[in-house]
Amino acid sequence: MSHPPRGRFGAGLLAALSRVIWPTAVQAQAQTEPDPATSTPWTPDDLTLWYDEPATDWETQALPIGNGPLGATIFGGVATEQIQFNEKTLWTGGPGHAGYDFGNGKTLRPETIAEVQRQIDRDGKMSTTDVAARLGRPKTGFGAYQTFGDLYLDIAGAPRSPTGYRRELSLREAVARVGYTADGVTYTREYFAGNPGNVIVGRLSADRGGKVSFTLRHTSPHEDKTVTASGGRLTIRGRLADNAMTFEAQVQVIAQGGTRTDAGDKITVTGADSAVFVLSAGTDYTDAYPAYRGDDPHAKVTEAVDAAAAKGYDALRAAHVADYRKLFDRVRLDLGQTAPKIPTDRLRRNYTGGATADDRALEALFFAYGRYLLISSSRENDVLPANLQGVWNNSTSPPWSADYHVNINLQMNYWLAEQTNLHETTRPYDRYIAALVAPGRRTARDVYGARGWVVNNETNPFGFTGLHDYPSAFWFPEAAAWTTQHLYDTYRFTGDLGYLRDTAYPIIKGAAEFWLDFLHTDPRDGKLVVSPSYSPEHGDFSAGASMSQQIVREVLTNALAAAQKLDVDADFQAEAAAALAKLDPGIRIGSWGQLQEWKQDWDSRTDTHRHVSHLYALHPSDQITAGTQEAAAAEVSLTGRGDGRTGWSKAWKINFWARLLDGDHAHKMLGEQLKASTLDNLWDTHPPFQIDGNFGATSGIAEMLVQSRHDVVHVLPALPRAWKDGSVSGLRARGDVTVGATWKDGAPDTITVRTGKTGPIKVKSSVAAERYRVHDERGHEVGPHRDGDVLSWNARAGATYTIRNEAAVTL
Ligand code: FUC
Repeated sequence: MSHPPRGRFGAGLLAALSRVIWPTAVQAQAQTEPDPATSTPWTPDDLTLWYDEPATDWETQALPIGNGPLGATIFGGVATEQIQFNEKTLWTGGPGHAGYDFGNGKTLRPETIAEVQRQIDRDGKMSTTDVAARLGRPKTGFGAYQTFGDLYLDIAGAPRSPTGYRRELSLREAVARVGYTADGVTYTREYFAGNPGNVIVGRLSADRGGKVSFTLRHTSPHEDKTVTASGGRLTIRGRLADNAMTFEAQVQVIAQGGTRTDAGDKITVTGADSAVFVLSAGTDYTDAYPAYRGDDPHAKVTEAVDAAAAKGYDALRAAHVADYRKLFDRVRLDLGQTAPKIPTDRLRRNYTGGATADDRALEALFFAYGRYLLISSSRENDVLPANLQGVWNNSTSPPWSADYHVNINLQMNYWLAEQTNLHETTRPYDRYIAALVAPGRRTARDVYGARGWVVNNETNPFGFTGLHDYPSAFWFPEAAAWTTQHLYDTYRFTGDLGYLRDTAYPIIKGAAEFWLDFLHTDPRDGKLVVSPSYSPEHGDFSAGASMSQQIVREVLTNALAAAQKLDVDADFQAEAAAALAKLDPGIRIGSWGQLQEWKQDWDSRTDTHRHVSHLYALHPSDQITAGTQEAAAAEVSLTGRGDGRTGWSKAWKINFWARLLDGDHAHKMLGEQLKASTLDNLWDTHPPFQIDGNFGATSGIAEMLVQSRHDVVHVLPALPRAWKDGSVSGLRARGDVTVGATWKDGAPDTITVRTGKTGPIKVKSSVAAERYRVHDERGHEVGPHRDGDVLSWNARAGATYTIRNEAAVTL
């Protein structure tokens, strides 16, 4: 498709076209006459991804919409529209697959593990292949996340050379659009995935009557299904051959004007003024161990589609936008960006590393996109959390099964959630962790001979908590403990004791109990260590690799703190305290000043492996603080690892550099990710597409702006020079605090903190505390205690404090 020539439209026509095609939020901007010299045929908006050609490639170009359980990707073709869609529970594998055993095998293996421990005690290490040969077993029935299939709209009489083509995704509304003009008629399509009502909705319209004609059809790689059309409703129903999972989708087509006819497995609309379709889908999956099967999806899907069809397009759209904005609008980031005048694919390709206004626009867009993607792939009414691809997958055998890898990836998906004020999106992650406990107890008992619960390197929706035999990625029993970091952290952010007692603590305690039983005494020094221990996907097996020790230290610390806070389980408290006293902490400085990745000093200066596991203590944990010797060692390691590697690795490095308070290096990593690990649709690429990098980068940007560790809220801790002036609002800090800030010339100007709880608060920034004055929302001055760069006072629940940099005012 040719690009619409710039400047071909007069200003009046541009404004008129914009009003016709984009009838909502952008309309306000459209009504202020655009400058013909600078305007494009469409109204610019800084939080919209837009393109002047249809997508031809799913992975790099299609635009994602989603409501948590359902997702779709929009191609925007003129003659044929393709809408690939997903329902998050549609998985092969699990108990319906012959031979599925949760990864546990049939024989008990604690004795075999003890043999491996003895060999490691004797030789200091063991190769991955040797350990896998002893402890591994073939993976059976693990399964993979499945595409549901595609809807195609074959557009009758589609123009060959439309003008003014644009497809876009508005992050302000979570609405995708396609538009073009031909023979004086402007055609518009609009799509969204509404969480209220659980439907994907599309609307095709034109600004002249009778111009909407198309045939809707479905294709999918699943052979065990039927597709029928009746009363304008397409019903797709089947059972996966692999595991007999029942799936169903229904699509209701509603035409305004013209005719609608059913034709076998297709629906045709002819000569309509506009047409709407609503789609819902479901399966009989449920997350209950051991069968993982629930109700037939038919009733729920029928109900959702009936209700949506009865509601009508405008009401559905309004309910969706209100629901989405309730979450999205909580945070705003202004880096001085303006709406780019070039399409998003060119914006990304032109990215120079932060020097231009367009660069800042891309950075701000990428930050917002992470939040958009999480809201779209993880909601409070979801059964499953966001997987390696969120909720989007066009394949029956996606990379890594689009599963739940728990040696970094799933955890990274949720780093941004509390920080960027999206608490609701963490519900399915909590639910998923809780659902791993029952199968994880079985694996702990049968495979490890331990109490508590465990999960290894990666898992699926069917409680695969055991082992397989891929040598460099099968053993990681620390994963269970790592997932519980999120639970304790949620408590830290919200201060919700009920949540700690009822949801978090029992799961954290179970993860800790596993280690109380499975820690091993290191004959070298009598310390408690993890053995066999494997630093994710790197090096040999040994005893006491740094990440293993740091994770176990954290879960024991959190479990003990929670039990103390809840005043329960005295015996368990004593056991945890005793183990902590004997535990090797896994933080050691090595021969070249680096933080050691293993208990032995094996690190190579030229090693640029993507996993930087030994820096877990710096991020996401808070065991290493900037300014200490250990932080300096972490910096040496990080510098050694370099600024490259996979998308998620770069995203993690943004977080690391932010925690080291080096804003310029954090920003450099963001730039590396945007330049080399981001696709035209702004999905992160490993390669291939993997969504953790999107989420990790948004978390990293949040860490550059606000950190909250050890009861101190650090505002603008790692501001890069490239972000000279700006503002942010709505970020969350641990302790139930909501933070905003404006900055000028790289220095904090105004800081606002809204405190949810009554109690002491400490706020730190780069400006000496003497320079600030603090007022509450009533204008009363608070006389804070000032200590270096930290202000502290007793905060009131529900109060908003404004901290002004008086030095900046008088300058
Ligand atoms: C981890 C990583 C890989 C990939 C996979 C899904 O195992 O080491 O790079 O991201 O997860």
